[in-house]
Amino acid sequence: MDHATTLRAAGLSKTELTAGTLTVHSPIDGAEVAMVGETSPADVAAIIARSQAAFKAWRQVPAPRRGELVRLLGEELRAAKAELGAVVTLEAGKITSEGLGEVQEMIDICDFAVGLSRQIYGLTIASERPGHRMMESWHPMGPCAVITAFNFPVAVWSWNTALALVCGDPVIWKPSEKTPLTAMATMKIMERALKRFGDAPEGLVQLVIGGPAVGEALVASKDVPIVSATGSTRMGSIVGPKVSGRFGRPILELGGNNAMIVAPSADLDMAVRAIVFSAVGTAGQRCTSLRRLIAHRSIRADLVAKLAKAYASLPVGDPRKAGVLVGPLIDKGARDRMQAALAAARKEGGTIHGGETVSTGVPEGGVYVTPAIADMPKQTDTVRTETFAPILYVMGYETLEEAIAIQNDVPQGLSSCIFTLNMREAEAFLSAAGSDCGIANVNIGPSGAEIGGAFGGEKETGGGRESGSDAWKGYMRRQTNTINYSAELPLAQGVKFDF
Ligand code: UN1
Repeated sequence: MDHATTLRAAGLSKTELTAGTLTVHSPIDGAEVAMVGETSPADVAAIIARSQAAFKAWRQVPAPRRGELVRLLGEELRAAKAELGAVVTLEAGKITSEGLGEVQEMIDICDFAVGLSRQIYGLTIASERPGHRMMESWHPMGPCAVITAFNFPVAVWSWNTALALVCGDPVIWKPSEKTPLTAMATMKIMERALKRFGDAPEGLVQLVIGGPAVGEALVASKDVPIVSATGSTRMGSIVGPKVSGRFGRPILELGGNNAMIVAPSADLDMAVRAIVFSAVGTAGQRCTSLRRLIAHRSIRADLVAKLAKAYASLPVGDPRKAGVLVGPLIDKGARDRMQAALAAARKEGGTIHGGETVSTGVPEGGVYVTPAIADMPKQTDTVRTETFAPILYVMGYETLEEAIAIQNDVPQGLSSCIFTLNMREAEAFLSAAGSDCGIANVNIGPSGAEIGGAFGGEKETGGGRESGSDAWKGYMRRQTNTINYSAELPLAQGVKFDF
């Protein structure tokens, strides 16, 4: 299917695709596919005001009724899965199966949020005073800005939006400038759900398109209590302090530098399958992509040989084509950063396999590379830096303690895993003295997390949690209530204050 047909099938009109000043390219072939309208930073104040007005109405709607809107969104996403998945492929370059998988992740979080809409529970707490009762209530917070990155252009929005909506919060979405079309196509689906719902307040879910100035206006506003931002550590280091500085609540999901420890007892064939998917899938452009392999010295050479063999047969090319597993990088800048990292790794004593530019059998105009393996003498500065490309650094270890120390000795703390059949090793890896990441797995790779768990990580990953478990609490304010049903007024801590 050509690009124009894909975009039309997702409901985007010719006018919308030609009306503006922001040029959108497809990484598949570098083609200019649209010029879309941008939000003026001067208009952001009015957008926030609309969101605040929507909040006043939406917070009064019972949570299970709010869940009905998310249920309808899930239905509309099911109906539009193929069309939206194709736009993800067109605009982010994901292979078809991963484009569809991203939409499935949206559907899954909608299902989760619908259930949650009837499970917003607070605790009851034993009071120290007779005739008193204590409890916690969870209330909506207010407008939630959702700033998303190019690599998961729609799923990350849905993790935030599905939760925010059932929690009673309106959403203002600022997608990456590289992927406004997936956002516009998603808004069409959202609008269908809103229409079927009937009486949602105007401005409940809004989209702003543009560069840093638009993002900054959202980040700076006291009327946007929650800012959920996904992207680079550099971006988060600017957004986080600005939101905290005005006592807003940042939810940050930033860089990852995810590792796998492969122990002597590991099922190596299974490890190889997990490594290839997590290091090479999405062309290494997930924040959960596997970037560091920490292999026991007894199996390291064998593992690298198996990997080199698997890498040699990986089909690189047009992500729309059946059988292709490695699509394009997002742009030339990504390839330049990949080449620079490989050159630096070589200087640090690394031996590089792969990492070449592919120019035959791929669409002209796209940036295609073979995934790289960098066999390293030790963990160097280059290895400690997240490069958003398919590079897998390999290092050796002797003791599990040493392996865990290497795993933790990076600034990022998103995802991690161990391959072992030894229960003591697995449990040590998951223990307080084990992995320091927000996600730690046994015998599966670091990427492709399910929505049911809380998603996010520590250190420079930013500390935020989105998606499942009790991440919803980040979108609500907690209120502690003490109720006196006695005829006395006893003070806490036994304080006497008689007059
Ligand atoms: C991201 O790359 O920003 O765990 C999110 C995963 C996906 C989400 C990745 N479910 O790989």
